[in-house]
Amino acid sequence: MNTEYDFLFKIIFIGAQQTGKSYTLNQIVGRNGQTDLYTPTIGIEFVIKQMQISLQNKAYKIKLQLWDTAGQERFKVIIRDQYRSASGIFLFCNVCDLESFQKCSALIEEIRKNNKECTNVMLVGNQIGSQRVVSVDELVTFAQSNNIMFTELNTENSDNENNILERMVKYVIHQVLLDKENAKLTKQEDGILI
Ligand SMILES: Nc1nc2c(ncn2[C@@H]2O[C@H](COP(=O)(O)OP(=O)(O)O)[C@@H](O)[C@H]2O)c(=O)[nH]1
Ligand SMILES: [Mg+2]
Repeated sequence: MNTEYDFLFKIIFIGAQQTGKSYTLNQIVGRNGQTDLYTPTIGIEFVIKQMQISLQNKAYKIKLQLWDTAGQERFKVIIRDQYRSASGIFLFCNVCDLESFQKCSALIEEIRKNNKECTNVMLVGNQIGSQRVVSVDELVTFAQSNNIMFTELNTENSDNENNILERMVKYVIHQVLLDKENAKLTKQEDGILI
């Protein structure tokens, strides 16, 4: 049994350029000493972060692989592979940049094609700039119609970087535990004791 951590999750950051993916990732790991930074050579880099999460009166030791993407066309194939193995996906847009929001639809399509469920996605509305052009309502509607989670960064009453990570990780653990529970139920229904 591995006692170093209870779960290892891979979480990826995607979205148009200049939406704050790298900035947010740096903020997340900058507050924690236990990091290893791999310099980008192929348009993607990952950082390791360890954290403890309390969920339903239980504490879990989590090891995270946080993957940053650069989004250029030539890295598309590599990024596609990431969707398949990701436990969670942060989809970034900048609420001051309409194009970055419009790009989210195509990215959701890409995720759907490559990631069976597509329920582990969180839309992150980031505000870089002073002139907001995408409203909260538009973001919420988009998230609801695509059945994904939603959060804002950098705006009034918004989450901070570590909150969104914790929220994502809790969601992913929840899903893993639920899957285990469902697997158990199925087996019991089949009359097999486990
Ligand atoms: N002050 C501030 N600047 C930000 C924030 N997020 C992103 N930026 C800036 O916006 C620009 C684009 O951010 P970056 O993380 O490189 O975007 P990426 O292309 O999505 O990785 C950079 O100049 C960042 O310093 C933020 O939360 N606060
Ligand atoms: Mg970047």
